[in-house]
Amino acid sequence: MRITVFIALVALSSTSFGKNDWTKVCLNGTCSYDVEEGESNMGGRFDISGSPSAISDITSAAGWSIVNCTDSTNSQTIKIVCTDESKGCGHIFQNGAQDTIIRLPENCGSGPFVRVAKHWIPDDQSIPKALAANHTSSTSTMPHVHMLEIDGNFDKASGIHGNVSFELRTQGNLHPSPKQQKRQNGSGSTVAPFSLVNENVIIFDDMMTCPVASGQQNEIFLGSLLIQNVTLETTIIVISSGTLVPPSISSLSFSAPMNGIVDGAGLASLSLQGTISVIDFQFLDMIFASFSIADVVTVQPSFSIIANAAGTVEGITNFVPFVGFAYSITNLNFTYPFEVPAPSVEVTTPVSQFNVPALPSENSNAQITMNTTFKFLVQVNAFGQTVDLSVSYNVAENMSMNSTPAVEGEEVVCFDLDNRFSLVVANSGPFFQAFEAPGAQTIFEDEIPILSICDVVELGPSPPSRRSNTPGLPNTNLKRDIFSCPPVAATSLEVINIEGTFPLS
Ligand SMILES: *[C@@H]1O[C@H](CO)[C@@H](O)[C@H](O)[C@H]1NC(C)=O
Ligand SMILES: *[C@@H]1O[C@H](CO)[C@@H](O)[C@H](O)[C@H]1NC(C)=O
Ligand SMILES: *[C@@H]1O[C@H](CO)[C@@H](O)[C@H](O)[C@H]1NC(C)=O
Ligand SMILES: *[C@@H]1O[C@H](CO)[C@@H](O)[C@H](O)[C@H]1NC(C)=O
Ligand SMILES: *[C@@H]1O[C@H](CO)[C@@H](O)[C@H](O)[C@H]1NC(C)=O
Ligand SMILES: *[C@@H]1O[C@H](CO)[C@@H](O)[C@H](O)[C@H]1NC(C)=O
Ligand SMILES: *[C@@H]1O[C@H](CO)[C@@H](O)[C@H](O)[C@H]1NC(C)=O
Ligand SMILES: *[C@@H]1O[C@H](CO)[C@@H](O)[C@H](O)[C@H]1NC(C)=O
Ligand SMILES: CC(=O)N[C@H]1CO[C@H](CO)[C@@H](O)[C@@H]1O
Repeated sequence: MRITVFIALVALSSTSFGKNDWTKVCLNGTCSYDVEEGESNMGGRFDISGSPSAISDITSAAGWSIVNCTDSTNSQTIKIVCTDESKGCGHIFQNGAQDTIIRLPENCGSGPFVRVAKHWIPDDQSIPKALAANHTSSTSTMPHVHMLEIDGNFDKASGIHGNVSFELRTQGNLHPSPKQQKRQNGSGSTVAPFSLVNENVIIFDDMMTCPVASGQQNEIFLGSLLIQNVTLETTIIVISSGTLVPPSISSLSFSAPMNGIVDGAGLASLSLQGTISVIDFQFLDMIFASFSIADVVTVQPSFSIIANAAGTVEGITNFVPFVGFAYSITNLNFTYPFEVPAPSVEVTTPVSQFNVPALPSENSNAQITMNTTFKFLVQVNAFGQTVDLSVSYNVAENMSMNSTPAVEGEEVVCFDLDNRFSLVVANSGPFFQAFEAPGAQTIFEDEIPILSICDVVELGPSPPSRRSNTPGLPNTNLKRDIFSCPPVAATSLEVINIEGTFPLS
C-alpha cells in the first residue's frame, strides 16, 4: 500500500538553540553543548555540571591543540599539545586527569563529552611541525605533549571527582518554519504541517464463493479505513536530567503542544459469517528528525497508525456500514508525567456522515469494532536503556446490526452505532529513576452516540432449500479471521439503508 506523505522537517531558522561558543572555556565545573535545529536533527542543549575538577576542556579555548582525532567514535587514543598554557591547559590535571569528563572540539569524537580513561606523558615531547608556530614558548616545566585514552564509558568512571550531572532539553517541530516556507515560496503565508490526506487502507479482506438463492456468488469480509484528513501540527519537547557519572536518569518529561484534525471513516462489508480479528496492524511508521549525544542519549520521534478490528457475524447480514469520524484538536498542552497545571485541550466534533445498508435474514446479526490509533512516539534511549513516550489519538467505532423475527413474514432490524475518542499519553516501561513502570494518562475521552434505531421490514420469499454449508475456497485470509458461508435463507425484501449526519446539534 502506498501512502503519500507531506512531511516537512524543520528549518534552520529556529532560534531556540544557538551555536556553540567555542571561545568560552569549560573550566569551572560546568559546560554546555548546543545543537541547532536542522533538516535531520532536532535542536537541543545539553548541560553538565560537577566539581571544578570533574569537568575539563581540551579545545583551543583551554589552550590545547589536538594532533590526531577521529569523529567516528568516542573511544580512541589521542595526542594533545598544550599550545597556550596561559589559557588553562593545566586544569585537566587537577585531582588527576583520569576519569575527568572533557569537552572535545568539533570534528573530534562522536559526541561532545568523553571520559579520560587513561593519561600518560610520551617520551617524545617534540611538537608536531604544524603546531610549532602556534606554540607559545613559556618558562613552564610542564610537559607539553600528552596522550589521552578517551571513551564514552561513563559507567567505568571511578567517581573520584564526584558526580557529574546533566540537563537536557531538545525540541523539534514536525512542520517547516515560516522562514523556510518563505525561502521556498516567497510568501510565507502557507505552513504545511504534517498531513495525510485521502488515503484508503485495507484492514481486512477475506473472500469466499458461497451458495445463494440464485446460484453462487462471492461473499466478503472487507474492512478499510479512509483517512480523509489527518493533519497535526506539533512541537515535540523532551526534557531530562540525571547524572553522566554515574550514568542515571532522574527525570524525563515530554510535551507535544498540538493543533490538528483527525478526520476519516471506517467502512466494512460483511456478507460472510464468522469472526474478524485484526490485532495491531501497523500501516504507517514515519521517522522524524532526531537528537543525539553519543554514548549518552538519543531522542527519536516517529508517527504511526495502528488499526485493530474485532467483530462477529451470524447469518446473512449484508451489512455495509460506513461511519465517519472527525475530531478537531486545538491547544493541546501537556507535560508528561502530568504536572501542575493540569493538561488541557479543546476538542470539537465537526459534522460527519454515516450510512448503514443491510439486507439481513431473520436471526442474523453483525457487530464490529474498528479502532484506529494515530500515535506520535518519542523513543528515548539513554545509557543502554530505552523507553517510548507517546501521545495517541484513539478512534474507536462500534457498529452493529441485529435482526429478530417479528410477525409472520417480517423481521425487526436494529442498528447501533457509536464512536469513541480518547487522547492518551503514555510511557512504555520503566526507565532508570524517571519511571518505575509503564504508565498511561488520559487527557480527553468522549463517546458520541450516532444511531440507535429499529425498523420492521418485510421478508422476501424463502429460497429453495439447498445444501447451505458447502464451503467455498477461501481466497485470502490475511488476518486471523475465521469465516464461512452463511446458510441460505430469506432476506428482507429490499435493502434497508439509514443515512445521516452526526453529532446532532
Ligand atoms: C562558570 O563559567 C561560566 C562562564 O564561563 C559562567 O557563566 C558560570 O556562571 C560559571 N559557573 C560557576 C559555578 O562559577
Ligand atoms: C594518534 O597517534 C597515536 C600515536 O602518536 C596513536 O597511538 C593513536 O592511535 C592515534 N589516534 C588516532 C585517532 O589516530
Ligand atoms: C594556530 O593559530 C591560528 C591563530 O590563532 C589558528 O587559526 C590555527 O587554527 C592554529 N593552528 C592549529 C593547528 O591549532
Ligand atoms: C551521585 O549519584 C548517585 C546516582 O545518581 C546518587 O545515588 C548519589 O547520591 C550521588 N552522590 C552525590 C554526592 O550527589
Ligand atoms: C486538512 O485540515 C487542515 C486543518 O484543519 C486544513 O488546513 C486543510 O486545508 C485540510 N486539507 C484538506 C485537503 O482538506
Ligand atoms: C478497541 O477495540 C477493542 C475491541 O476489539 C476494545 O476492547 C478496546 O477497548 C478498544 N480500544 C479503544 C481505545 O477504544
Ligand atoms: C501551556 O500551559 C502552560 C501553563 O499553563 C502555559 O504557560 C503555556 O503558555 C501553554 N502553552 C500553550 C502552547 O498553550
Ligand atoms: C458495541 O455495540 C454493541 C451493541 O450496541 C455492544 O453489545 C458492544 O458491547 C459494543 N462494543 C464495544 C467495544 O463498545
Ligand atoms: C503567494 C505566493 O507567492 N505563492 C506562490 C507559492 O509558490 C507557488 C509555486 O511556486 C506559486 O505558484 C505561488 O504563487
